[in-house]
Amino acid sequence: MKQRLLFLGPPGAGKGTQAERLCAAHELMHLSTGDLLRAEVGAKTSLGQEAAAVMNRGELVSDELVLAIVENQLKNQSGGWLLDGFPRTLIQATALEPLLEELKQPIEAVVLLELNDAVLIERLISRGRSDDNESVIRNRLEVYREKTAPLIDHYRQQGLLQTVEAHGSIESIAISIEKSLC
Ligand code: B4P
Repeated sequence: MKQRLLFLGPPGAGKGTQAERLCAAHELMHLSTGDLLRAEVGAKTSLGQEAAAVMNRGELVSDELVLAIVENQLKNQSGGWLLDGFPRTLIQATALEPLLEELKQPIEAVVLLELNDAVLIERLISRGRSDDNESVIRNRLEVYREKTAPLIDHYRQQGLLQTVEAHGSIESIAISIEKSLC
């Protein structure tokens, strides 16, 4: 199976859920920028305080801040990895490329999890995190369309994109993801 992966998709598509399973099964490092940011928020660091306000509005945290976090994690990694929720903007994607070149660790596949808005909203409302109320969710979906969706064509042009329908049981989606990575 491919060893250096990236998960792309709207908020609530199940990136975190599927990334956790796949990484446990194949011993990949799970690098979730959302989880890393929430850890900073929980630890009440100055970085966390800055990030909390942005996340609770459904906006994206600054590219500089997220890039610094990712660079730090990847530099200490020698095995396979899965980037979950990063990159989220073309600026982040463009900055990632020279870093991976320097580390001689090119991306092998990008998995796009696709799901319609009605199911996304329903899933996020029942998840119930502090940034999961309906008006914030709608803002996150708009931010996704404007800033993150352009990455779909970016990775399609590089021949890396695999699209997986993220509707159905967690197990059946996990099987489709595994198939797309063989
Ligand atoms: P993330 O932590 O990445 O979370 P997400 O996109 O909202 O959710 P995900 O797709 O992982 O869905 P999940 O598995 O939880 O981002 C949060 C915030 O962090 C962003 O809004 C932004 O502010 C900031 N951020 C993160 N990365 C950034 C970056 N690179 N740049 C700037 N800012 C950044 O699934 C959702 C729910 O559905 C769960 O409750 C799950 O149990 C359920 N579920 C999953 N699969 C299911 C299924 N098949 N059936 C039914 N329910 C399912």
